[in-house]
Amino acid sequence: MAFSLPALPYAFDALEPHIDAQTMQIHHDKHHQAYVDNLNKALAGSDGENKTLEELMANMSAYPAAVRNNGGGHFNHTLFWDILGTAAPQPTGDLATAINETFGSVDALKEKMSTAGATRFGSGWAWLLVNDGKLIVSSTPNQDNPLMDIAEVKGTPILGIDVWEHAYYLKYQNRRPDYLKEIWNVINWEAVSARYKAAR
Ligand code: MN3
Repeated sequence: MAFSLPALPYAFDALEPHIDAQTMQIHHDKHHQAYVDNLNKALAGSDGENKTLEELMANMSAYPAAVRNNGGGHFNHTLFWDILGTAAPQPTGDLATAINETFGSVDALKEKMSTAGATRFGSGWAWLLVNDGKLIVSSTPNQDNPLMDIAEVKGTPILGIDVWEHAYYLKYQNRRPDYLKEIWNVINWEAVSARYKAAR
């Protein structure tokens, strides 16, 4: 069973002006599609073809680099499209309580995640994850994520920020910190909450 590219759940220009339509179109239709295609190629004829994405992540040390890079790419971008949006601009309920208890405030969490993203050398991701019921901020290189058995900080990711240049370069060029400030305007906290509930 081959993996396939999920449709973007909103229009390419839905996140304007914070993330521009052209970036979204290339990011989804070209970059994410390539991760899906290359994952299917890398798994063809192997037992990995019958695994779920989550099963692949949990046993990633047993697979070649092409599965790690493209399987991670497929998982990470699927999560990324889901947690972006403008419908729920603030965390509420249990998630808001947990953020305040863990980090002091929502602003403090944003600051910590933005720093994690800004200080990740080269390409990678900043994460908010749940481990044993607790919220943790981390970052990973390339297309790694906290679900992988090879991750330094493991857990279930509930919010991920792509800090590859392809995520922001057309609009922000080299200004990754500006992108990391703006992206908080387009986080769909309802989707993050749903992932938090499922992960606890
Ligand atoms: Mn990307």
